Amino acid sequence: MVSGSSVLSEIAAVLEPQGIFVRGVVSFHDGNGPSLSYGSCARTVVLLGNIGGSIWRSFDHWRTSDQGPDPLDTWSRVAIDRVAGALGATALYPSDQPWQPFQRWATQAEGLAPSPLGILIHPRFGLWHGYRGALAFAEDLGAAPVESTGHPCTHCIEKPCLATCPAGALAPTGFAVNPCRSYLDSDGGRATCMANGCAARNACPVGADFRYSAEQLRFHMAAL
Ligand code: B12
Ligand code: SF4
Ligand code: SF4
Repeated sequence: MVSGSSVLSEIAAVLEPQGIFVRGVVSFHDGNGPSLSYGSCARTVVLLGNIGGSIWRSFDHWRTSDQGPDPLDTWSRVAIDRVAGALGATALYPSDQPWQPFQRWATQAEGLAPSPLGILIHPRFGLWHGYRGALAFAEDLGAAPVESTGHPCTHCIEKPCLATCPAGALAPTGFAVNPCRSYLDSDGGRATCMANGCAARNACPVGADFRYSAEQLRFHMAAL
């Protein structure tokens, strides 16, 4: 019998020193879990991610200049594959095709809701968090019930994110990729969002203490 709390403690003991946190647990009782590496469907997915700039020091210390186009993905795999191997879990990654529904899992595990940017907003961390991977298990590790934490955007009357985007890529109806892309590829875009991070994300007042450093913001924009 696998104990959910001891598995979560083991994961945290290895990954938290690198800034990767257990962000939530999703249970599947209906065969809707992702496929495990040896065939059957997962009954539990443990979501792993960063809170604010938690991963940056460890990643920045690890990286060198010749690690290919996605060094953060490679760093995440090195850390998470090791834990998956030790626990007999299947590691899943947000950039792998076919895309696994990381955001849907996060809404189930943490009760989060999308912001106008398309990314999920957390009541404490704001827009400054993300998912580095997940561990899928054949066993039911027992997800804790999710308490509703409220959705910050509902109470944000002025919605500065919508007014700030210089490309007009954000509307109450959603995020338009093409105007954003074209702007980022212009001189104006290179001098603003590419240099300082997405202006709309920076304008959000929620979780300002968890904002990424200027160096991390530039890294993510270049990767985008
Ligand atoms: C494709 C993709 C994009 C595309 C979106 C194209 C589009 N219009 O759909 C592009 C390249 C534009 C993009 C941009 C960004 N993305 Co993106 N993206 C993804 C990716 C790889 C797949 C999304 C998907 O289709 N999933 C498949 C479906 C089945 O999963 P789902 O959970 O059920 O689907 C949800 C999403 O599709 C979401 N959604 C719908 N429309 C849009 C639009 C945008 C812009 C986003 C981000 C999500 C989104 O709503 C669905 C229901 O929950 C995910 C990783 C993943 N595996 O989910 C990251 C992911 C969603 N992205 C993420 C981030 C952080 C970003 C950026 C901020 C990148 C950056 N600069 O750091 C930007 C945000 C845009 C901005 N204004 O700056 C994070 C979000 C974390 C969070 N807090 O929610 C994710 C989860 C990756 C991660 N490692 O954590 N992204
Ligand atoms: S500025 Fe307001 S509406 Fe926009 S993401 Fe932040 S809380 Fe939500
Ligand atoms: S990166 Fe710049 S152009 Fe793209 S959505 Fe953010 S503010 Fe708008």
